Amino acid sequence: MVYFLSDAHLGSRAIEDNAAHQQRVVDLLTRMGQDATAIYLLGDIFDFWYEYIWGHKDKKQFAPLLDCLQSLTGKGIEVHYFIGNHDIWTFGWLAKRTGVIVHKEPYETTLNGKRIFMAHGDGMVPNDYAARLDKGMQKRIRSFMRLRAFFHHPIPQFVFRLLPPCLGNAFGYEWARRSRLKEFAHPCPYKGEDKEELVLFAKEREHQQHYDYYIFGHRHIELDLMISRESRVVILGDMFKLWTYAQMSEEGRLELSV
Ligand SMILES: [Mn+2]
Repeated sequence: MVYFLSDAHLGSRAIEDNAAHQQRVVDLLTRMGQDATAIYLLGDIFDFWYEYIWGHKDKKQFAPLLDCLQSLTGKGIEVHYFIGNHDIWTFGWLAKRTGVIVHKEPYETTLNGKRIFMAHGDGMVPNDYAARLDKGMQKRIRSFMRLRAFFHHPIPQFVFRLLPPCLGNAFGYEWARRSRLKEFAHPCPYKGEDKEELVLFAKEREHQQHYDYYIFGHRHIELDLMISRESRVVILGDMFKLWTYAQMSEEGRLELSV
């Protein structure tokens, strides 16, 4: 079996019992480990993750998960870890500590005979997307993309790595907490086939190249949609309120499940 999950947002200060939350994710991964050949973590597993140059003592709170990942990869299970928009900042330590394969870009692969396109999903819109929107929305998208470019840029990344972890984390967790609270206050449900960015992205992509499955996280909604006779878009949900994930059998059958 191959498993896909995303958006646990571990350590979120908007989640009441962080230890219990992490344990539930660990239990799920451990169960998956019984029959998994591969596990794909499609981003935002952590609500905030930054590897500073001063060491990694601040990651102690995540020891249960890190140990779990290490034991999965130790058993020979491929664990793929995609950065999201909350945990962009791994610079090698996480891979060394746990044996996961880190992806910083969308990833295309063939699994059990199926062509698959995977990404966390932030910042993915079709090419002509902005032109269709009103000015206000265009502005919001532009400022999100500017912030995203800044977060991904090596110079500000290096500067932030110099911060004492307690300071960097105080800032990072507060930033992440606010975005979680904003989501709780104004949830953004499925926008429909003609408006949901990841669906539009997949449809456009499908014109250039065929994939059987497009799998994304990021949106914290559950979606399994056929966009053509042989192509589906799956959005995984999350690991803090929906607890949904996808699994693919050896025959290449993909299903969302709880
Ligand atoms: Mn995200």
